[in-house]
Amino acid sequence: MRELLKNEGIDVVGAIPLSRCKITKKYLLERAGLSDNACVVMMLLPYRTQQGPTNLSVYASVRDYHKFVDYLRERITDFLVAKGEDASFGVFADHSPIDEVHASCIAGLGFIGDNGLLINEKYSSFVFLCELIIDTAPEKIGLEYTTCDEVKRCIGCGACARACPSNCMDKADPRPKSECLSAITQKKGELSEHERGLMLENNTVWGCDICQNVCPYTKNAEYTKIPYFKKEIITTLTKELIEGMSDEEFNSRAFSWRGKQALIRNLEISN
Ligand code: B12
Ligand code: SF4
Ligand code: SF4
Repeated sequence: MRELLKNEGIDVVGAIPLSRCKITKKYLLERAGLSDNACVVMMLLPYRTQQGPTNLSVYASVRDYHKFVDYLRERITDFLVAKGEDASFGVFADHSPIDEVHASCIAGLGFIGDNGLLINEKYSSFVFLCELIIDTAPEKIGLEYTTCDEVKRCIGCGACARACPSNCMDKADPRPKSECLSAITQKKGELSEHERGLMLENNTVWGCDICQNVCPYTKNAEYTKIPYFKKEIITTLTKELIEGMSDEEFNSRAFSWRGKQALIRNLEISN
């Protein structure tokens, strides 16, 4: 398993028992036929590229990670079939039965930053979190449990709290995540003057990377080795670019889930 993942550019992997995870969507475990004894293989998908985007966040400048996870699911299925492994399993990211930040942390893949994100020593927080949950012992797939007892935290330098335009990490009065600039750009409907002002001041039409960019762990963070994330990067999003995209091209982007209207609204605000 480790070799298969390494060949795909995934070199930070750890396994933990499902019983150690915080279950957030139990129905997803039931749907996949997974028992409480399952093993969770947490994987970090680094996505930072040298072509830094100008008016959108890095996560949205690369091609949609959900599509990469679909590809990975196929590779993992082939591997399990070749091994004659018939245990129930599922591969998840984002829409997941567990708290992925917490699980990555107790699998020893990094620590939790004050910005709420999983930070890895090598890649900083520019990693998507993805997991294989399988009803078998890790040894059966060439892995072993790497469980840490402690949930580690970052150095707490406070740079993210000082830089956050929405005061989400303010010690005295932390604003709810619904006020996070990333959430604002991804909201439906009309935006308030304050929300529009935040987008303009921080030059973003989709997502926000401010708390990641100012983090000292990002300074020497490595770029992705995953070929999928290195191709077809969008450095500047424009209305012309969106309007000229076929449905297939548009749907291959992480910013497509809200539909074209939300993006066009944001691009009109930024003009
Ligand atoms: C909803 C959501 C959002 C919402 C709300 C975020 C939130 N924290 O609630 C919005 C739209 C704002 C958002 C924004 C972003 N998101 Co988001 N988001 C999610 C999603 C789908 C669910 C998060 C959730 O359940 N929140 C509800 C509760 C649990 O939130 P919470 O109380 O803040 O919980 C956090 C802490 O409790 C912490 N935690 C867990 N255990 C412990 C223990 C201790 C001791 C401590 C201190 C903390 C801690 O981890 C939890 C998850 O963030 C996850 C995927 C997933 N299934 O986990 C991705 C996810 C967290 N997002 C991700 C990303 C990339 C982003 C953005 C960077 C995108 C961008 N560039 O704009 C920003 C960053 C904003 C930020 N600083 O958090 C990645 C993070 C990868 C990483 N390295 O950690 C995830 C994991 C998706 C993925 N599979 O890769 N997101
Ligand atoms: S993503 Fe932006 S708005 Fe959201 S917590 Fe980080 S810095 Fe604040
Ligand atoms: S900027 Fe500082 S406080 Fe914020 S997550 Fe990074 S190390 Fe932690």
